[in-house]
Amino acid sequence: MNHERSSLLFQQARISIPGGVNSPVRAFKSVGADPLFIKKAAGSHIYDEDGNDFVDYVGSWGPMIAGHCHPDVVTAVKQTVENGASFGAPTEREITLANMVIEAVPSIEMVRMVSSGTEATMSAIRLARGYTGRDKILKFSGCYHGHSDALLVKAGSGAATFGVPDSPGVPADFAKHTLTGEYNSLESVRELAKQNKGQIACIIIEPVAGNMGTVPPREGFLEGLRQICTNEGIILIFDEVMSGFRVAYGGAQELYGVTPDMTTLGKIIGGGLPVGAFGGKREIMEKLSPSGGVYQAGTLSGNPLAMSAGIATLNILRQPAFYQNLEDRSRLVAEGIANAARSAGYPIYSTRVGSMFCAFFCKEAVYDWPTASRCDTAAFARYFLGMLNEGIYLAPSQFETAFVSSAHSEADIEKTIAAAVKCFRLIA
Ligand code: HOZ
Repeated sequence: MNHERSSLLFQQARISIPGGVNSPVRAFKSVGADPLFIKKAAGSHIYDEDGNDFVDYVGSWGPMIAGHCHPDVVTAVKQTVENGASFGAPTEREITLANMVIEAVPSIEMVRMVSSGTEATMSAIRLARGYTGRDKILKFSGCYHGHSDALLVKAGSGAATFGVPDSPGVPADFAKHTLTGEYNSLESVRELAKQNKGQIACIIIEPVAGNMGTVPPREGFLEGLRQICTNEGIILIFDEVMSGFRVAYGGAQELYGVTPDMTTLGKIIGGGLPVGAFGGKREIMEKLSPSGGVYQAGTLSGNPLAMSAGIATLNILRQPAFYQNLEDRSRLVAEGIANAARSAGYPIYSTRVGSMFCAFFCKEAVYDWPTASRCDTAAFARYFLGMLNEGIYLAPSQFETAFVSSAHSEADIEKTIAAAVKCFRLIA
């Protein structure tokens, strides 16, 4: 496969952009290759600058649940932009999307739109601190909630991929308020809650972890967190930037039947345009400026283009059987890859929640960061490059999630499984 033009563009990009990319994990660094420069996408496929065609399981890292360039989304954005891209003033679409979110996620009584998932989690934490009058927060090793200072502690995603879970530049004085528990270990949370009684403002968690690979919550884990938070007066924040509208229309909280106090959203609710949101109980949300004193603002918050793309996307998701069809496709592809590994005699640990899945290059079960971090990342890199060569575009890191969209066809899935059979035979 020819990557000549991508390589040339990467050389140029490195001169003017740090590392040649505007977000680290897309650099392909951990798989020992140069990133592909993408020219266009349609449905389940993306096309690079050299004209190569790939079945895409990155889906812009989650937003493209209905596939790239869905005609309803394209039409909505085109119609909106003709009347102005941004006003820095309220628009009716913001109310429409807010009401759609509130209707889909009953724990959200009020919602504030922002421009990224990072802003959503950062602001939710500030609000939880303002509401409780407490400083400490608790997160989990391997979970990633964007790149604000308080949350770049034992972080997943690119931070885990590049071995910088605690970033330089985060003052120790800021990070000292962040406690870290182990995912799926209620014991670790109980211990921290005991040691820091009356001091923890919130527990923030990806209810389906998607930034250390895909790690589902064990039975009873989310329920146990809910109980601890209720008993200790701690705000429970579900970071559903990835899982929201992805694992079910109402997100992981609908799937597992556990109700957080606050929720952060992003990705799908912007239909591929920059967006984030945080919401929750009215009593908490009303502490936010200008109704309350906790400050948060943004020039492009509630941007008309993002609102239109989000509304159009959510309307697609509301069509009958959307999630059942997505579930069926996702099962086929994830099981197909796991079977390909098994028949090649190369054991992997396969995880999946709805249309999020991961092939861990690990013989043992993965249920937290210590178990995820034992994976054979060199073998993953060989698999990644093999799949890429066969026309399958996966996330360039063991510690990310693969996303299936409603646009993935039977032919795409067959092609993916055939590629996996070939790759695992070569690796084994
Ligand atoms: N936070 C994304 C991965 N979980 C990375 C997005 C990007 O690099 O584009």
